[in-house]
Amino acid sequence: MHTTVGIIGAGPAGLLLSQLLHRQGIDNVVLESRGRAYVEHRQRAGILEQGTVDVLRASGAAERMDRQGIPHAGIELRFDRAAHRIDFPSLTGGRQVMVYAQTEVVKDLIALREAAGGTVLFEAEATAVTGIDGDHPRIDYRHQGAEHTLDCDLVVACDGFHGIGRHSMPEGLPRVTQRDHPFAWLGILAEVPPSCQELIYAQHERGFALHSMRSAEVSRLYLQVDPDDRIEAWPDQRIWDELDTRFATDDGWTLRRGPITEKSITPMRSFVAEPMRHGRLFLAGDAAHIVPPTGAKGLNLAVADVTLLAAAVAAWQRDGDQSLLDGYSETALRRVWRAEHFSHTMTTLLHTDPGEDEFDRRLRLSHLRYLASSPAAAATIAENYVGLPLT
Ligand code: RFL
Ligand code: PHB
Repeated sequence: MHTTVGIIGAGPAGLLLSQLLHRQGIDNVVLESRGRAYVEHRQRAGILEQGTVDVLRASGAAERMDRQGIPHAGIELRFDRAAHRIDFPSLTGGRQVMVYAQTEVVKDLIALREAAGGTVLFEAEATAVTGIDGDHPRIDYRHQGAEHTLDCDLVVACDGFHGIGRHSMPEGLPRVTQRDHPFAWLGILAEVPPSCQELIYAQHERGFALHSMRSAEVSRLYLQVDPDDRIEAWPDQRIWDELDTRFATDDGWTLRRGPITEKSITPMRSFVAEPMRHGRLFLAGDAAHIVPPTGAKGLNLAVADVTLLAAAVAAWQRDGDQSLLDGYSETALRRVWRAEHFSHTMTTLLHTDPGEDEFDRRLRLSHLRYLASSPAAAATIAENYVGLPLT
């Protein structure tokens, strides 16, 4: 089998790239190691930047998002048992974000690709990428018990943090810069209406807590836990009690409880692989970079990467112009590092580090109070949260 662009991974990066290329008439094939149901139900991100919303609309994938997504014009920072709102439109020239789950973005993109007759092969695991220094790269993959080869003009690895793409560059590449954080997130999905209208990012001496949502009936909540914590140590009652403690205010606010339908613990890391291209192999999304989820940036970075890449591939296919492909890694990494910095700032601002001392605590509290009282300080959070321009 031959295609112009071979895409590894049917997460948001791979699927959106496939759709954007298809809209430009560029042939592509997506290989995904997991089954469709697994990919469609993996609980992850919930916040779409304004720019991500715009790209989904331009790609034709926004019909359901525009009906069911919930626009949010601010977030609440909660500390010292009180609420402090950050208003996005007034601080960013009218921008805001959209609450629409990654699971739904993925379902919408798969349905679109299917309706257009696109090739997304599930349970097709890429096992090797070769020939990237020449003009004819290949992806070896295993599908329904048989070995196959996909010949391509370009390969884009959208295969996430545990994929093979990054490891298919020559020895010594890519260079990795990373930091492991001394905490993890316990996330739950609960069948209960959200107890707030906007997301609450809470800092408490016992650790961070986040109240997010999926719909008017479903809440999504997170707790900072120890990286070695096991989910068995967190029965539902303990989770709700701990959330109550960390969200407690002096104004009588209460957290609604309901049946927990999903719970899991995710480690937090910061990770960047550079460059994001070698020869005819390109990396996009989590395959190249990970941010801790506190800034809600992972999915949005994946979308930004493939938006750049789709335009670059189109310029090359249409006009033989390679300059955008040549500039891809540098352009993408500038945005990646901005998101790394913002996500790191939000993480240290809101989490309680087990190794911190009184000086760290006092600095954090001062920073929180500054954000709550100064529009200039709040504007730096707001403009990063709603998303900076693509380039
Ligand atoms: P994905 O979604 O991991 O998809 C990669 C796909 O590649 C497949 N794969 C392979 N396929 C074929 N052959 C192989 N050898 C393969 N190896 C792997 C995998 O099965 C998978 O389907 O990466 P992608 O597309 O780059 O998308 C990235 C996002 O998923 C990720 O950044 C976000 O979910 C991060 N994130 C958040 N991002 C936001 O923008 N806003 C948020 O609010 C937000 N919240 C979160 C998050 C991530 C979280 N977790 C679980 C890490 C909250 C959490 C808790
Ligand atoms: C989510 O809704 O899953 C979510 C929201 C904001 C974050 C992280 C995750 O910062």
